[in-house]
Amino acid sequence: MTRWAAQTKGFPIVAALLLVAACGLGAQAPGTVPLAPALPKPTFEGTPIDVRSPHREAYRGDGVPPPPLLVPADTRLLSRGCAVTASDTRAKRLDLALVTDGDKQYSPSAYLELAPGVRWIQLDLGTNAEISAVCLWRERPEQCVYRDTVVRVSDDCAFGSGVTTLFNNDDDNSAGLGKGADKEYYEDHFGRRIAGRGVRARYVRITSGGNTSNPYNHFTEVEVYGR
Ligand SMILES: [Ca+2]
Repeated sequence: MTRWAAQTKGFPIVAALLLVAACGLGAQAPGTVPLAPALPKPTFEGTPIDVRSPHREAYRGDGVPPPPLLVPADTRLLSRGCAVTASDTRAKRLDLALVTDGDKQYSPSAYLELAPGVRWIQLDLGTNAEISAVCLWRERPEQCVYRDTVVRVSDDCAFGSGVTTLFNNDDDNSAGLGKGADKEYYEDHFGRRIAGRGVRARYVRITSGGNTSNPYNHFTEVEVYGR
């Protein structure tokens, strides 16, 4: 009998493989920690709406957190108070500032609203940084799904070069930024945590094309984490 056969005798190989897989799931890369942004209180209370979409994530359920996003241990918040601009030139400076003021709690006066259609906001971190995560809070009193969410980063303020797409759930290229393979999702108080993958960039641009309640685009808060 071989040494391997002797070690596994009486212990089914399938069980051994399952044990290895389970250990792998719990593994965490050295020097990383789960991103843990401060959270607002839940806003949505009511009946989940039935959003017909072939590329929407299943609803996780009330109060069920998203899977952890691991980031380098020295990751910090880079975006608090940073400058925000928008493709909607009617957006007022005071309203744009709501996006990075640290208040993530929905209220009728606490979010930026952009005009209907495909619109974007852009954050200027002030300098190039290694981006670990971009987090979006857009929860509303009614359950909703935003259309054509695209998150891109660049070291060019005009996004003419050096552009990396971190998230894109526009499955039919209706926003004109290319088809994306990411899923649509229900907004909640946990916010959306998008991996930055260590891409170096100064500018973060977030595009959306209305939502399931109305054609407007809203942002209560955006946080960019990195180092
Ligand atoms: Ca805010």
